[in-house]
Amino acid sequence: MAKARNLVQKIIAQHLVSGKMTPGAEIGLRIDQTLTQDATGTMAYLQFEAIGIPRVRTELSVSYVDHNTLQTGFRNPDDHRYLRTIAAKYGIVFSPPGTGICHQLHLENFAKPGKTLIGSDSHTPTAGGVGSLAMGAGGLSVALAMAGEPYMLPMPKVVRVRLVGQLVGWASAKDVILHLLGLLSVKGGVGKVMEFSGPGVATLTVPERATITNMGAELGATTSIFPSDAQTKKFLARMGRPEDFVALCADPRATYDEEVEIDLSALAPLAAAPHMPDRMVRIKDLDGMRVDQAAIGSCTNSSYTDLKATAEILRGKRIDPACDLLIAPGSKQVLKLLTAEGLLDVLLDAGARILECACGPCIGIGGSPVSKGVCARTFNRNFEGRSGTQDAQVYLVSPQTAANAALAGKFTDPATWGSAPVKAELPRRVPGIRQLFVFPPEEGRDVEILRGPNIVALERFSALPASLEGKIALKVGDNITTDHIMPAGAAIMALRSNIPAISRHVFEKVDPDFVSRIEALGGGFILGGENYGQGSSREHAALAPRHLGVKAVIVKSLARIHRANLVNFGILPLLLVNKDDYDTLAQGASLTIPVADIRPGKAVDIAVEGGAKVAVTNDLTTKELEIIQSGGLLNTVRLS
Ligand code: MIC
Ligand code: SF4
Repeated sequence: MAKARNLVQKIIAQHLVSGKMTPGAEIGLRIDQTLTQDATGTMAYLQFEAIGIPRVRTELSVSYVDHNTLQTGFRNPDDHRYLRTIAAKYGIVFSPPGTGICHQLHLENFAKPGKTLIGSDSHTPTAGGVGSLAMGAGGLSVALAMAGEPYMLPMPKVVRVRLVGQLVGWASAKDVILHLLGLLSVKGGVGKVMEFSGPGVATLTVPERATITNMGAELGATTSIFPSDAQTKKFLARMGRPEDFVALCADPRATYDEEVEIDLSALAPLAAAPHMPDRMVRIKDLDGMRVDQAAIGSCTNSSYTDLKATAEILRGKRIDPACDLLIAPGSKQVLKLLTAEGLLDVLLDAGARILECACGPCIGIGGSPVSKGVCARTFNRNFEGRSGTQDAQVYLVSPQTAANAALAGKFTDPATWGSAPVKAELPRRVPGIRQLFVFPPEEGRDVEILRGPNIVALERFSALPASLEGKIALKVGDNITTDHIMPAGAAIMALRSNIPAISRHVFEKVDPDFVSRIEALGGGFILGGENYGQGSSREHAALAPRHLGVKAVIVKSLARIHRANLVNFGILPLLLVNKDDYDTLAQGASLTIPVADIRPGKAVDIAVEGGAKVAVTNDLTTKELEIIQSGGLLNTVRLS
C-alpha cells in the first residue's frame, strides 16, 4: 500500500526532480507557474535575458505591474515599457499597471490547485488559498524557473494547522493569521510549510484562506496551503474557470512533523502592534487609542469579500473627520464588483479615498500617515518606517477593525460595534477582466525590447579569494528585515533597475553612515542576530550590499529567501556556532575568513584581530558553496 501523504508531500512528490523528501535535505522541484512584479521583475528579466534562452519553459509565467505605479518621472514608466516588451518577446503574460495587485490577480485568474508556483515576491503563498504550492523567491531563482530549471530548496517540515469550530461575531480570517503569528512568532515558520486542515477549513471561503496563506509569509514559512475542496470549486467556478478545479487533500492517515490547533470560535479581533507582525494584542485592549489613518487593501485584505464587509460597516455613516480612510481594491475585478453593487458609492459617501488597484501605502508609495500617526492598516507588515513616516505607529488589523476605527477615529471595544455584517460571498456572476491582460504572441523573435536609461546592465561579481580579510562594517540585532537592509518607498524603489544608484541607500535608516564607511573600508562584513533578512524577497537586499563590497554576513540565523539571495549573489551566509560570540564581536573588528577551508555543514574558525577565534558554520550544499565562491549564480549558469 502506498504511504499516506499530507497535501504538501503529495504536490512535492509530483514535482520532485532531485533529492529526498527528508526535512532539511535539498530538493529540486519542477515549477509549473511563475509570477513577477515590477519592483523585482526588471532584475529578474535582465537575468533571464543573461541566461539566454528564447522563450519561457513554464506552463505559465505572468509579469504584473503593481508596486511602482506612481509615475513621477521617466523611471517607472520606462521600466513598465521594458516589462511589457520583454514579456511579449519571451512568452510571458503581461498585467499592465492599475490592473491589480499581483497576488490578488493571480488568485482570481491563474492559480491552480496542485500546481507549483514561484514568484519574485514574498507573498506568493497567497495562491495557497486554492491549494497551489506557491513560494516566494528571489528574482534570479524565478528567472531560472522560467528557463525550465528546477527550484532548489530544503525539504520543508510540514506543520498541520488544525482548524476547529468557526469564526463568530467580528472575528475574521485576518485574526486567524494574527493569532498564529502571536503563537509562533516571525521566525516560527522558518523551514516549514503550514498545511491547514480540520473541520474548520470548510467554513472558510477562498478569499479568507488567501488572507491566511498570504500573511503566513510573516511566519518566515516556506509557504502555507489549504486543501482544494468544495469552497475551491465554488471559487474557481465564480472566477469563470471551473475547469481548473481538482480536488486535493491529505490522505486520511497522513502524518506531520508538527501540529498546532486553532479553535476559530474562540477568536476575537486582534492587531499586530508596532513594529512587528507577531506583536499580537487584542483590539479590546486598545480601546480609546486615537487612530489617525485607516487603510484597507494590500495583497492581504483587498478582496471583494473584504471590501464588501467594509462597505456594510460604513453604509449610511460618515468616518471621523480627523481620520483618513484609504481604500485600495486588490484588482479591477474587485472594483467592478463594488461598482456593480453600488458599494463604491457607499464607500465614497462615508468619506473614503479610493486609491488605484495597487500596493500603494503598503510599501510607502503614497498614503504616509501624519507624524507619530497611529494607523489601523489591513496590511501584512508594520516594520518601522515602512509606511513612509518614520515615527508612525502601524497596527495590522482586519478590514472590519479598520472600518470601525475609521468611524470612531479610535480603536474601540468590539463589544460596542453592534452585530457583524453577514459574511460576504462572491456573486454567481463575477465580471471577467481577462481581456486586460496582454497575452504574448506565438513567436517573439521580431519583438523589440525597449529600455530606458533607468535600466543599468547587470554586474558580474568576481570569485571570492581563498581568504577574506576585512572589518565588521555593521553590527545589527535580531529580526533585521530586508526593509532595514534595502529600504522601500516611492523614491528608492524607482531605482530598482539601477543597482549602483539604489546601493546608496543600503542600511540608511539603520545607520546613515553605512555606505560611506563600507566604501572607505573597501568592503567588509555584516554581523547580525536571529532571523536576519526576514520579510521581502527583494534580491536588492543582497545585490546592493554585494555591489558595495559585502562578502559575508555572520549571523545567529537567517530567513529563507534572503539566505537564497545571498547565495545567488555570492555573499557567504555564515552561522555562529556559539551564539554568545555575537556579544564578543564588535563593529569595526578585523576578521580573516578562511574561504577555501569552508566545507558544507562544517565549522571553521574565523581569526579575530588580537588573536581570538570565533567558530562559524553554514548550512550550504556543495553546489551553493561553489556558487558563492565563483561570485554568484549567474557566473555558473550554463543553459542551452
Ligand atoms: C513587500 O511587501 O515588502 C514587497 C515590496 O512586496 C516585497 C518585494 C519587493 O521588495 O519588491 C516582497 O514582499 O517580496
Ligand atoms: Fe504589494 Fe504590500 Fe503585498 Fe508587498 S505586501 S505585494 S507591497 S501589497
